[in-house]
Amino acid sequence: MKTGALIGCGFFAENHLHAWRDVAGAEISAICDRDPERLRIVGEMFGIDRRYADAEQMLTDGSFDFVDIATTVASHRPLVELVAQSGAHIICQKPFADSMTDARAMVAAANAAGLSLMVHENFRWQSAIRAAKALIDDGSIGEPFWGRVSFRSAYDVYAAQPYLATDDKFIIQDLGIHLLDIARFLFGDVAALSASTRRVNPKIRAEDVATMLLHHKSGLASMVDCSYATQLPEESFPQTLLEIDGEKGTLRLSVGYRLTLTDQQGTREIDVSPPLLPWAERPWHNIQESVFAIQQHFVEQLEKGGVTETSGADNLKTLELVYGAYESAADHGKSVTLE
Ligand code: NAD
Ligand code: 89V
Repeated sequence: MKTGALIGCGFFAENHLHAWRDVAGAEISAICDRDPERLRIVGEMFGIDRRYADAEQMLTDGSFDFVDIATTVASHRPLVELVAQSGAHIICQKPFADSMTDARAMVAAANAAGLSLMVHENFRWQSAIRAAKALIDDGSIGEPFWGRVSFRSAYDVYAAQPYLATDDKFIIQDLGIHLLDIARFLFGDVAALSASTRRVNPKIRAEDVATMLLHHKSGLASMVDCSYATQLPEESFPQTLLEIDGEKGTLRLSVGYRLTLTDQQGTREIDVSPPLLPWAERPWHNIQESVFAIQQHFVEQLEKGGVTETSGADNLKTLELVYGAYESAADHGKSVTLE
């Protein structure tokens, strides 16, 4: 059994803690939050008595196999470096870092200490996304040549996550980051991208709409688009939709978790609805199941000494797309080349 601690008992950490109860081979024995009220609420909710206001104190007191950092981005680098010094393996929420410098420093700190560092980049772990990936991998549509990863909504995300309305970067850094990671997961790494952004909601600080065009190293072109300013007949938050054209067929992941495969034999529809875990709540259940899946993956890799799919090193490539997209958007959609 791996023993862990969690830092940051805010809105999303409740999902981490529910999932940790279900993950085989791990348990959370201590929590930390500098906000005493959140520490009390979450401690009582999950029956965790070891509670700390200070992460350094918690790490000094406890011997943990791993630490799950569920705070917002500004605290990630100091906390990751602190945990690395303590010798515990690390999970860090997305967005991993505010800059490539910080992201690289965290990867270097974990590497120097010989520790596993996984970014909690969970969207690729949603069962609908995994189902699409499995059909690409088994050759069902032949070689893919075009793709679209899309998330368009008018859901009020600001109610539960008020910082999204006030941060100086919003939709690419918060949500586009998941979609860019999915694009990498499905279509491979990216050679160049261009982007356009827009703020539609006058009450928020940064962009709430982004459209990105990716040229993948394989030659495939994909479009990654997201909006929190789009009112649709059917609100689909928080579903990511896919369109993938291949040389032998096409895949569409549509609203309502309907995955359709069309080829010369015709069209078949597969229901890829996520399970509603006992603690999950619609419409968040697809995100919640992916939280469980990524945390189980982390523990399995720890047990066998493997590398996680979304390791810190891997996540550098997703972050390069995020910052490349902002650079492109700031320069009228100029093409940005990735290494
Ligand atoms: P939040 O503000 O509700 O919670 C963060 C908590 O961390 C707060 O309680 C704060 O007091 C605590 N904290 C901050 N710095 C600390 C420190 N140094 N020591 C101890 N406690 C500290 O934020 P949230 O909405 O829960 O988001 C947390 C992270 O989760 C964000 O990075 C966000 O992007 C991410 N998130 C991911 C998903 C997803 O599906 N992957 C969904 C929502 C949020
Ligand atoms: O995934 C996230 O980070 C969330 C949400 C899905 C609401 O955009 O902020």
